[in-house]
Amino acid sequence: MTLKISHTPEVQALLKEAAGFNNDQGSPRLKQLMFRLITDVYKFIEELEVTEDEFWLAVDRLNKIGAQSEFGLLLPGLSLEHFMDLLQDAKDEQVGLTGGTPRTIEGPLYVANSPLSDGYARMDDGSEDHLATPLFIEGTIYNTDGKPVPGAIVDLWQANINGTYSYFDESQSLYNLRRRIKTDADGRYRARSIIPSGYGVNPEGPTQECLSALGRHGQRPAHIHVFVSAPDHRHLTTQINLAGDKYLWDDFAYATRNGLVGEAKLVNNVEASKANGLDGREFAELKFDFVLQPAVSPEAENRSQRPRVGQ
Ligand code: MBD
Ligand code: FE
Repeated sequence: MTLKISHTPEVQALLKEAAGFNNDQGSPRLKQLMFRLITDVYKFIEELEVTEDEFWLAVDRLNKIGAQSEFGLLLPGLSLEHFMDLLQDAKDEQVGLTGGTPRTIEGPLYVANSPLSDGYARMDDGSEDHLATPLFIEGTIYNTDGKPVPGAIVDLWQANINGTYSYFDESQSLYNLRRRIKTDADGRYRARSIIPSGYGVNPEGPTQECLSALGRHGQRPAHIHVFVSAPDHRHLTTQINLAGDKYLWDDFAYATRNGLVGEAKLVNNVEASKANGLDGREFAELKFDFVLQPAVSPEAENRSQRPRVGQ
């Protein structure tokens, strides 16, 4: 039979001491969270009969994940970032905050303060011109009454054809494939970019090591991230996941959702290509509109306070 000691007065007293309950310094909220966390870890260890070897292996792997800044990658892989979305959706539903484009996870690869322009931006630096398919992304930002929202900021970021992101992939130029575009008087935005490749977790890293031990891959479908914000509207964090990708509904991070699938349609038309400033070669078009809910408070206009690079 499993031996349990965490309920004993001695261990309960130890828990409270470790969580700082015997002093009046520090953060009450952190004490509350830490008390629960340690309590649950005690129970986890005794109920699952975690061995000493398993315990210290876990410590070593957590150190490795932290050393490579991969917690922001492992946690979505374990569905936790998506769970936060599901919980927020349920809270919204409870208070009747419905409608608009669905949210989905931010992921760990955003960089703040990318170049800002009015109406249009070219996102790629041209370095993959000979390999990539040019992609024109365009759409309108609407409110839930169906009216266009001028002056909204569409903050886009995506991978290159190797599936890697600038800043994290130091071989790319600064802010490559990262742009902020302000919608025009008709609420429209337009970008010239390239069709991204899907993302794969570093196969040598500790996140993939964990996923492999779970019998899982670390692949995401090709996708384009977006934050959409506008005065008096609720901030939206979402993504466009590209139709036709093998991993569209087999995403290691569970980010693809109904309503967030976009089709990059190939166009083989020399006139249209030239009209878009290309040399006649094939390109793709992706039309994607976003619908913002009204902000119920000033804070609702802002993205989360998650620590990010570039700000
Ligand atoms: C990504 O590009 C991504 O979008 C997520 C959610 C996790 C890892 C890499
Ligand atoms: Fe991504």
